[in-house]
This record gives sequence, C-alpha cells and structure tokens, in this order.
Amino acid sequence: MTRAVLSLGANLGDRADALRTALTALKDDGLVARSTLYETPAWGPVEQPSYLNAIAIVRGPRDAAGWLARAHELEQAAGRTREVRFGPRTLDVDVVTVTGDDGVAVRSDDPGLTLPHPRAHERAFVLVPWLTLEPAAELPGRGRVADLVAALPPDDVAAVQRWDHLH
Ligand code: PH2
Ligand code: MG
Ligand code: MG
Repeated sequence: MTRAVLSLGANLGDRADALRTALTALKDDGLVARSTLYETPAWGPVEQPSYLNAIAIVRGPRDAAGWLARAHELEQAAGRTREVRFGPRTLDVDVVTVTGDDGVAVRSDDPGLTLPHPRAHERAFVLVPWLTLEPAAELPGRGRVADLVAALPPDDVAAVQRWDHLH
C-alpha cells in the first residue's frame, strides 16, 4: 500500500465539473481526504485562463507508476488531449509525492515521473490547499509545507482563493 498526494487542476471547459468528477472517481482508489476547490491565477510561461485546483490524498495498492497511470486515466476521461507543456487543459492530475507504509517517500528521476514533484515546493496552488488538508504535511526533501507556504511571496498565497465560497 502507498499513500499519494495528487494535485488536480483544470482551466478549460466546466472546470468544477472536471475536478468533482475526478474527485468522485478517486473514491474507488482509496480517497483519504480532498481539499475544497481553489481559484488560482495561471502559473508559468503560457498566457491562459485561471485554474481551479484541488488536492487529493489517496491510499491504495498501487506503486508510483500505478498512481501516474490512474492520473492519466482520469485526464483522458475528462477529454484531455496532450498539448502544449504548461498550457491550458480540461484536467491535469499530477503526482506530488508517494509514500510507502514504512513512511519512506519514493524518489524518482524518471523524466516521465519525477518524485517528489520537482516544482511543487514553489507552487502556491499546490501548497495552500495541501496545508489546509494536512497541517503537519512534509514535502520530502523540501521541508514542512507550512514553512514552504510561509516562504512564498505573500501575493502568490493571497491569490489562491477558496472557490466554493464564491459560488
Ligand atoms: N498547471 C499548469 C500550468 N499552470 N497554474 C495554476 N494556477 N494551476 C495549475 O494547475 C497549473 C498552472 C500545468 O500543469
Ligand atoms: Mg501540472
Ligand atoms: Mg500534469
């Protein structure tokens, strides 16, 4: 059994429907906890609409490659086509960390699945929802999520807005 932290994002089509459908499907995969939805400004080199993001924590009989395969299945079910790197998408499911029942985090340099996720520590849209779900969380190799959030530019943190409250 492993425990995985998954980051979900959508910025095309019915974003909330895509995230809710994926979060519901993850109940069959040992969903332990899920954050609420957050509206977040698009990060990265490509100009694009803002995202809805959420975090899910799952525990089940998969290894890291198994969680990645499941993530891709959920993306395909949402009609995702493989397009521009960092560009807009109907659903993106990224594996942030995978931890064994012995508490040891999986490390991977595989270009198809780098673990822990190489950019999670600098992304408010990952860290803020994760922290609300799991206040004592650690990002292996990077430290406590609470400390990582505290180290982010305050404007980045403030821009991650609870979306459920707005609707
Ligand atoms: N995902 C990206 C690129 N930029 N920005 C936000 N706010 N949220 C995302 O999930 C996101 C992004 C590519 O995966
Ligand atoms: Mg992504
Ligand atoms: Mg992705």
